[in-house]
Formats: sequence, C-alpha cells, structure tokens
Amino acid sequence: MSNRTFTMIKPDAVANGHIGGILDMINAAGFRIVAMKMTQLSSAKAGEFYAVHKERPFYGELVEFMSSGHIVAAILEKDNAVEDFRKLIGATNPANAEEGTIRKKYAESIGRNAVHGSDSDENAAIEGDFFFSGLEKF
Ligand code: RTP
Ligand code: MG
Repeated sequence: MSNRTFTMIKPDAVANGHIGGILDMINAAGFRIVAMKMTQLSSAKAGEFYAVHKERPFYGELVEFMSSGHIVAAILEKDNAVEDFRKLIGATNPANAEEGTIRKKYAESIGRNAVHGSDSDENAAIEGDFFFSGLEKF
C-alpha cells in the first residue's frame, strides 16, 4: 500500500475563498503536503485527466467545470493515504456527505463538489505525475 494520494481543490472552492479552510482540514487530519501548485486546466487537459469518465453523461459538464477557473493540485502523504483521504472528503454528492467531511462543509452540488481525491494507489501515482515532475515530489 502506498502512502501518497493526489488531490485538487476544484474551481468552485478556489473561487469561493476556501483554499485555506480546506488545507486546514487536510493538515488537521494528519496529511503532509508533499507538493502543491495553483494552475488552470485547459479543457483538453481536464478531458485527459478525467478520460476514465469519457462515456458518462456528465463528462462534458465535468470538463467544462474543471477548466473554468484556477485549481490547486497537491500530493499528500500519510499512512493509508488514498482510503483515509476519501473518508476525509466524503461522498461525491454533498447531500450524502457525512458531518466533518470537506464536501459536507464546502461542496455546492454533485458537480461543484470542492475537492478531488484519487480512488486507488495506481491512480494516485498517475494523477500526481500528471501535474508534478520528479524534482517536485520530494
Ligand atoms: P473525484 O474523482 O472528483 O474525486 O470525485 P469522485 O471520485 O467522488 O466521483 P467520480 O465518480 O470519480 O466522478 C468524478 C466527478 O464527476 C462529477 N460527477 N457528476 N452529475 C453527476 O451525476 C455526476 N457524477 C459525477 C463529480 O463532480 C465527481 O466529483
Ligand atoms: Mg473519482
């Protein structure tokens, strides 16, 4: 089991001024920030990142939203990082997210849901490499 995961603070949360609040929750839950950057995805890059969802009905909307403003990308480290971070962010739909989760506090809707978290160790590595070079992942 790997001890790293990958996250993005999505355009809704960045635009609404929640970078600090979300990073506080990530730190309080015991994750170390390994690498971090603010950037904006082109629609081509957002489409590539979420290519696994290409055939889903929400893909176009997802790509448009994820390229609509700045995001903060980060690699996080902790024992059992992928699973523990998915618990910290809560359910995809904030209506189903538990109290104390990032999405319960900050997500606006299933589409504008504040944060991304990798769903497997394999994808955490792929997604981290999508944003960060080897020199940036110390
Ligand atoms: P993420 O990848 O962003 O961490 O979210 P997730 O694993 O909880 O959810 P996933 O199934 O991977 O879906 C990716 C993102 O697509 C949007 N979505 N919209 N309108 C819809 O029914 C719908 N379903 C999913 C969400 O923003 C979700 O985070
Ligand atoms: Mg996902």
